[in-house]
Amino acid sequence: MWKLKIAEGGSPWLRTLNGHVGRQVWEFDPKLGSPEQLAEIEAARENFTKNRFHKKHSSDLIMRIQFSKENPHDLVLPQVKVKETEDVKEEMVTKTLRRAISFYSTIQAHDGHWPGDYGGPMFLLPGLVITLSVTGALNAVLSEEHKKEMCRYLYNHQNKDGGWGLHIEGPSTMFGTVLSYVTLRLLGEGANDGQGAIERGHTWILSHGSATAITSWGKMWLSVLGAFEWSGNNPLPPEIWLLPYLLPVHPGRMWCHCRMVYLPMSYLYGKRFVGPITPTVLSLRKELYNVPYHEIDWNEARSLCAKEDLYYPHPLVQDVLWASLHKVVEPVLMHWPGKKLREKALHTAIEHIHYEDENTRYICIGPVNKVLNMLCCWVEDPNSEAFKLHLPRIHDYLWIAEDGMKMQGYNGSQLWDTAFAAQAIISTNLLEEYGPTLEKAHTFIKKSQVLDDCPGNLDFWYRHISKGAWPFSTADHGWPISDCTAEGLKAALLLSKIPTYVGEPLDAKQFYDAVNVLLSLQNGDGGFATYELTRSYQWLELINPAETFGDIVIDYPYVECTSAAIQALTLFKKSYPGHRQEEIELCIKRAVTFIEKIQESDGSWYGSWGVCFTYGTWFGVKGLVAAGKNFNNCSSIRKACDFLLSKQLPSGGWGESYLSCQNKVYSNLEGNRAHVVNTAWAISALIDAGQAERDPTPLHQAAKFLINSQMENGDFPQQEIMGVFNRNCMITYAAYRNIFPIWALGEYRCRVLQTS
Ligand code: LAN
Repeated sequence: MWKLKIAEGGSPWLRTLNGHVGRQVWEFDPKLGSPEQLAEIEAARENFTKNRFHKKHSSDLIMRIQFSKENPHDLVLPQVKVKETEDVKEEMVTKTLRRAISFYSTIQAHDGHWPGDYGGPMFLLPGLVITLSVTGALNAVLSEEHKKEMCRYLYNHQNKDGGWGLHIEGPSTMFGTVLSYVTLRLLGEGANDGQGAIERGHTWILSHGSATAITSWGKMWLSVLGAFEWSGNNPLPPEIWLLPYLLPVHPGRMWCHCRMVYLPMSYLYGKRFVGPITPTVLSLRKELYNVPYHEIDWNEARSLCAKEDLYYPHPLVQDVLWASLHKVVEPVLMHWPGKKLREKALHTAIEHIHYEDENTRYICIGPVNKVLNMLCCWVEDPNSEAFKLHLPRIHDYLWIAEDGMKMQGYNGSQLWDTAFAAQAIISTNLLEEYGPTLEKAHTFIKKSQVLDDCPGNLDFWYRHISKGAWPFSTADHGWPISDCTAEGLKAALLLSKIPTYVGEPLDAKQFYDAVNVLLSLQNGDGGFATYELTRSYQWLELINPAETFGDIVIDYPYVECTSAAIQALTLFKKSYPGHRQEEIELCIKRAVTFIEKIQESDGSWYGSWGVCFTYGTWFGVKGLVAAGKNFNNCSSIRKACDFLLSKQLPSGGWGESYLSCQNKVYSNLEGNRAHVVNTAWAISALIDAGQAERDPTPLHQAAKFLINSQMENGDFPQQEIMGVFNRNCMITYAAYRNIFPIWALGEYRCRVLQTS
């Protein structure tokens, strides 16, 4: 049976700053599992596969089954159902909350965080499997059980038309299909898999223009593998790292995720690295194309992209730029004396790769640069220590649920979920009962703060300060993020006020450090971006080469990050009124102006990291309210309420589709179904905006929907996918279905029912 291990090391090649707190690793042990447990898991798997075309999102059941056995909760209160004609009473809400938090406490890990599935994108696992195949490490890192579960995952997420999407709920794309197909083949699946799945994937590829029409990232992966020629790629010259920082295109000015992905890609491109040409690779050269491999027009292939994949079509300037780099600059850099410069650039690139590896304890900022950096270390020296240090950290990214084993979008969402969960539970005011849960969460939050800046000259490495920040996942990952720092700070401040339940608060000094990070991250326009200040101009998006992603080149300011900063700073100001007071007040004022400025004309805010208008508007309202604005003195809040109320569904809830993010137009879920998470965001924004004093009816209806959605065991159902990044790719937040209903009902209980 698979078992989730928490906060464990176990390899001499692993490094940690805090005893591995937050680390999540799945291990297979054939000796584990009673017959009932194994049968329960098998039933969950079968059920997923049976319903996979209409319920594409798994419910993270393998972990939930394990934890409910490890931490049985003896008393499950009877389920609450509010009838059509009945009013919601306080006691019903309190019971629902008790059931919800008792259940949620059973899936808290012993180190205090809430583990969970952070999958969703379909292009991550292929990067890992290609890297492992090329480096010959596939069998050393992945057991037969790993491979079996990875294949299960890929088969489970194949669309009806035979292709695979960019993410689990998306329509088929060339990027998703070719990479999933190649992954299955590398994992040992042959053309006759017995289900016809491989054949159908193959047919999809050939009938949609073949692998020459894959996106640029796909071209890069296939080239590394040896199933595509580097001459069919647009140039990614590593020399860009040698340009003066003054130039707006300098990579040091880009969004860190973009910078960190193109860094190793430029190394591999600069080297034209190709892995060993195995029989499978030779066979793939035949399978992926409509014409014989040696007849492919690679120059033409450079700019091909299937229409299914095209979210951000290349503007003309880009094509001109790539063509001139390809035809003029590259030939110079590949031969003496230009080659000297190439060597210098490659050296600079690998230095930056090592710096990133070392300062994330080989986790790296995300799943894409994790495997690319690992590959670069191997290319530099297959026997290097760096490569060995990378290997055990692969498991930090793998997650297993009833749909199979996937590669996650980060090494988890540990801090983010735990900070929200703590705030949600505190909002219910049921402190006596859930003190121990909160105490564990508090310990986790305290141990996850980043305690130091990265070493050396930060400017040289293009790094912002980190000391005092909170990360999205774990302290070992260590990249500071504005809104994670803000949510971590909010949670830690709220917990510091209830020491009798949750133990010693953080030192004031550590709160000051967090505030210092926040203040340092405000941009000139008052807004907050994600990890760093905005360092360059929006027109840089013109050279975004990734056809499937939008807004990736620079770090933009967002409503979420800005609102979270306001909320954290106002809370901090109350506890520590004397500390940097003027700066904090000015910062809040400028942040409020920014939020008001970016509100859409219909009263909504466009959220960038969650689906989508309900998420953005939740943040928009909360930020303004925290800063002291209200319905009467602020037209933005009035407009936001009108917006939210106009989207409430007849069932009392809200349900927003991922299409909202792609098209930037509010879209209901199919069949106008409501979603517990959107509903929770909407009512908690309305409660903050004082809806209860004007007309509580919409709140009662929404609360009814949430109460009636709760399942027998106290959990809430997993509905459609709720996270998003880069406008177009969805990502799972498995904990949201618990956290946000608890939070919204907690506020409803204390701020609507108990005051009326
Ligand atoms: C994340 C995860 C965390 C997330 C929040 C903190 C929740 C958000 O409020 C700000 C943006 C951020 C930091 C975020 C940005 C995009 C990320 C890093 C991800 C969604 C996790 C994975 C994704 C990353 C870009 C995926 C790798 C693919 C690339 C295109 C580089």
